[in-house]
Amino acid sequence: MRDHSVSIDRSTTPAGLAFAPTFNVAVSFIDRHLAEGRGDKVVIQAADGGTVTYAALAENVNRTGNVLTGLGIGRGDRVLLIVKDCPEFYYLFWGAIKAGIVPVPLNTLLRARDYCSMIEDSGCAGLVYSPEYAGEVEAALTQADHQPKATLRIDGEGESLRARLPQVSADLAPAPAKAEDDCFWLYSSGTTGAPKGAVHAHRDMVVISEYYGRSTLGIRESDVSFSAAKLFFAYGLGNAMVLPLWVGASTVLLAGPPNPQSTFDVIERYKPTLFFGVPTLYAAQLRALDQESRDLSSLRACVSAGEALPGDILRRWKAQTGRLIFDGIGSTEALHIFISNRADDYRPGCSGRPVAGYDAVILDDAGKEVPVGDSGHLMIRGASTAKYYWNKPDKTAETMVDGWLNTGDTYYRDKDGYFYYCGRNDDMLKVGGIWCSPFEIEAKLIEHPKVLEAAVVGRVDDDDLVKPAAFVVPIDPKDSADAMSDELRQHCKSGLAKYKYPRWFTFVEQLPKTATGKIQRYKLR
Ligand code: 3UK
Repeated sequence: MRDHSVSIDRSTTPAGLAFAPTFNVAVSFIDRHLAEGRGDKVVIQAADGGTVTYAALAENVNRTGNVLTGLGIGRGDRVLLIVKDCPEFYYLFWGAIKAGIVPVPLNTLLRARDYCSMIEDSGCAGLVYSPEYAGEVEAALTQADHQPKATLRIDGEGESLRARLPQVSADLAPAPAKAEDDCFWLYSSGTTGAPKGAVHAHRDMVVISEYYGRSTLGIRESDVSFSAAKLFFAYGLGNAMVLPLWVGASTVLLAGPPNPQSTFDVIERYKPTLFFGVPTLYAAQLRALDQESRDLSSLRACVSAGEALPGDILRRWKAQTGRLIFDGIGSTEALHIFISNRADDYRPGCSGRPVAGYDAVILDDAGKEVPVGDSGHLMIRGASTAKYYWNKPDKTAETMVDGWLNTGDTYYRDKDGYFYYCGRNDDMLKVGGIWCSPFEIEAKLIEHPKVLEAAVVGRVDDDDLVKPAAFVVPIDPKDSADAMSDELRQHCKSGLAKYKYPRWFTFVEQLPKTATGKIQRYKLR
């Protein structure tokens, strides 16, 4: 078998995958397209202008790998990427992998404090960022106890990736690797806010592309993908980069925030065939469609993930647009969607059935499988799951057991094999599909001089979607609730990632607690 190749037997379900003994995944995702004659095809269409062909992508991947190596970043070293959705994200991610460097894309919505802990936890050798995030990133670098060897901006004044690209060679030999070797990381938030680096292997991206991409979604070369979820989320990474690249399709990138206007504009202008959103966005788009009609006729499939899609949103979307939304559950640790609805098999209000290639079981607290209809802990198994958490042997041992991954979700399965989401096993919230730790918001509230104690729980809004709600014990009970709500909302918005501020405030005399002083959040829900 040729080095870096994968042989695929699609006569079986799931497809049988056999990797060459030497396998650097950048070759099959990037260089293969030149060998297959796709060099002139546009792969990336940036909504703010430029296009990139497969040939240009391959060349820039090589150049970027050489820039990173030239900065003294070596094989196995980590490079953190705080990069908006733009072609350079692809160059950096694949250039690093091809050079044997481990790319770690980070959420661009975070704050200096978050970046500081990831710089320290990863012990990164490099950090590359879009100038838009300079404020938070540079503040993090000043605070951090670990300093990367090299930091580089994507573009702008002075030293930048863009300025360096033409100065280095356009050739790069793939660093030798094995399909099971560490390839890239994605950080997943923990309950206490401490991020965990989920370490993924070279083969994982091939697995999700075949299992979910080809077999479940039916992605093909003629597709044009558009993901409202950004590239730094595992969901966006799969939608906008991994799945389309695997089949030689193309992607439209929106650098700015996804809202009904910006996403509809992209759909009308670039006519994508696949749209990937989160429930909160579908709800907002539906409200916008009540006011104006938009041409969404190019879409052949709409996908939702990140949090549960209420059945009502699916029904209204179908009535408004004539299109279905396929809800599926995925995770950073699994890399992509592992239980899903699909065109030929879907039910509103559930996550669907396991994607072929993944096993799913629901266990009780004692680790025994529950009877049909009973809820329990959802565990999954499949070839794309993370190998371990960086530097967190205890978390690894808790979450990844004998090849099974504990999702942290409560689910039940009906007699037909469909899986229904019932909530998290921990206190974590998903807001707009993005993690939110109640502890982190509480800590922020307590920093405020007028707050004695605070507890944060999830509460559903009019669209049946979860948002944070705060219960606050004020130091001075005579403080006006309205004024204080405004003040605390502002305080949270300025100190936390923007989506995390509480949407409701309730002022109370005391919080329900256990004998040992732990807040009983379930009593507040
Ligand atoms: C929740 C869902 C109900 C669930 C993701 C698609 O969301 C992704 O990854 P994260 O690591 O979060 C994982 C957790 O989010 N969740 C996700 N999708 C659903 N709950 N219904 C859903 N459809 O708690 C899960 O454990 O941020 C989604 C693809 C790749 C991903 N990483």
